[in-house]
Amino acid sequence: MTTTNQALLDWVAETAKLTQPERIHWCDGSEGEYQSLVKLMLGTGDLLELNQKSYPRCYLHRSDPSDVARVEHLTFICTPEKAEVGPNNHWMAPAEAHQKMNGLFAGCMRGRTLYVIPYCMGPIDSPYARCGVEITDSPYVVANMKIMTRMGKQALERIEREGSFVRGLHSTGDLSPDRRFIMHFPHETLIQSIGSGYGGNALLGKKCHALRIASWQARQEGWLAEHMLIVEIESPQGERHYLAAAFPSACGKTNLAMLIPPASHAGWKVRTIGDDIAWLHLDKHGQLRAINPESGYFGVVPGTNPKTNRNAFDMITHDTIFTNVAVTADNEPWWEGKDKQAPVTDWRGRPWHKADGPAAHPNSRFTVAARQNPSYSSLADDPAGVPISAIIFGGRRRELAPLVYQARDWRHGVLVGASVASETTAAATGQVGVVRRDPMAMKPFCGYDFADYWAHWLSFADKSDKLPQIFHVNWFRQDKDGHFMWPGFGENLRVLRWIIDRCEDRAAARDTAIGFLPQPADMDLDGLGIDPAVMDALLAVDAGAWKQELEGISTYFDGYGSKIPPALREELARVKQRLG
Ligand code: OXD
Ligand code: MN
Repeated sequence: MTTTNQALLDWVAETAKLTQPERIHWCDGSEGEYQSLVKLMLGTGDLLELNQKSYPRCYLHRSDPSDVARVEHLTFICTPEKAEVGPNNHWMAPAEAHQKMNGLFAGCMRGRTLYVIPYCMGPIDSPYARCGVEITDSPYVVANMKIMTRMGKQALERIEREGSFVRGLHSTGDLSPDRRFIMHFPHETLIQSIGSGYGGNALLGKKCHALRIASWQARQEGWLAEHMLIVEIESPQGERHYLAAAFPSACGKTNLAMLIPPASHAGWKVRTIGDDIAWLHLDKHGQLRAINPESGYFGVVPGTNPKTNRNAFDMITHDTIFTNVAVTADNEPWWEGKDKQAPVTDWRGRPWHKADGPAAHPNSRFTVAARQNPSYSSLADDPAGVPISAIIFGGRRRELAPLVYQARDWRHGVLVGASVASETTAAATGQVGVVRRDPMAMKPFCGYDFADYWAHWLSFADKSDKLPQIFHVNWFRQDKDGHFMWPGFGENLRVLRWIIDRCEDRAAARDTAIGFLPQPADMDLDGLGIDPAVMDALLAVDAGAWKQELEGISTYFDGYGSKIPPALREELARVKQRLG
């Protein structure tokens, strides 16, 4: 396979000259190609076969122990002007970045195969989808891109028709953290990544293209590229709604996207459109529509069990690539929270003993095709996307943020999104309850200055009078003994139902300083058995604590200087005034 697109041919030739691969392989995205890559990696030890009886076509990849997560401190946006990227990004001048990367890429593929991966983010025939080409020397990356994107022949045909594509050059290099960089050149629609084989650093279609570069393009072109799941809720009467929700990591996006209605909700159906990224466009009627640019899930494994996420648990029993999980005596993948078995080897392949601590890496992952999800919606393939009724922001807050509240209007909703924060946990940092701001859950992913990004969000208020309602949820409130106050998981459907009823103007709410909140009587709590005092606490607004929160938000905005949109300051002042 090769191409009629001269720009692509030239770029591949130029890259091969720089990186000196032994051979070049153009990926066609076929099943046969995937199988031969698996065979190759089983031969080199890049993949290990798991129990093929209980986990057919499942494999384990053990990454380099120093290469197990996204590296935000090594991730840069490279633009002529530093001001373009804002305080929310690391910046490097393009000339300096190119010089550094050219040095690192020189000869880095000697003895290796250079793979050319044409891919499409979004349904292949969607006007909202965008193509890219990733060049990589990692067969693990190719196999993951095959699952996560529409990759190969059809994507190349679209590139040849349209003539445009995002370029992404990746090499695992020598995996040294000292020579690891993830660079984005939005003015050149170019991504360059070296020194890591891990998901978000190496599968360039995901965070690098579909969020950092796409958010940049979305601003120029009037749409939104967001860190959001997309979920379909169908009532027993057949009424369907589509919700998009943005939460920072470790706040349960994948679980919410695959929610299983509790026994009390017979007849309700929940289907998944996407679990991580949404591209949102206004259609010609002013309706916001969303596509999921991905075709697979790259999900966190630990904690996945039949109670937390039965759909995910079932979907990863076949045709799955596991990265950095532990292994049992039966050669099955194992992770913390799976079951009561004890693993025999940890994620690094060392013998595991109870005293060693976690056996699977806390950031161990599954890569799996979306179609394997029992709650998969075929609308994920609809070129027109789905109409969004509500946008939901959320974070992990032990205190303060109520279970749910609704913004007054779009502008207030932008403030709610810009104020998203999540508390760190003791396990992650040693410090419990430190509030970290993560506006729109996009802190690591917005490819330009947040102040400009919020202005872009605000600009939608003038573009349509049919915009979705905006809400904030918090599943993570704890009582003074540290117990979660809300049962979460399937029961979150009760909150989603209030949200939908608000969108349909058929649920009551209490007008408060921070927005509209349900009274307990406004929600269906039948059979939940939750103590009324707990419910009151979950839906209370503590004016004193909120005043402090607003001070924190105001100080955070100060970091963006005079670029902060006045409308955002006005929204903040309005809430402050209402609090008295
Ligand atoms: C993330 C991910 O880190 O989706 O947000 O992998
Ligand atoms: Mn994510």
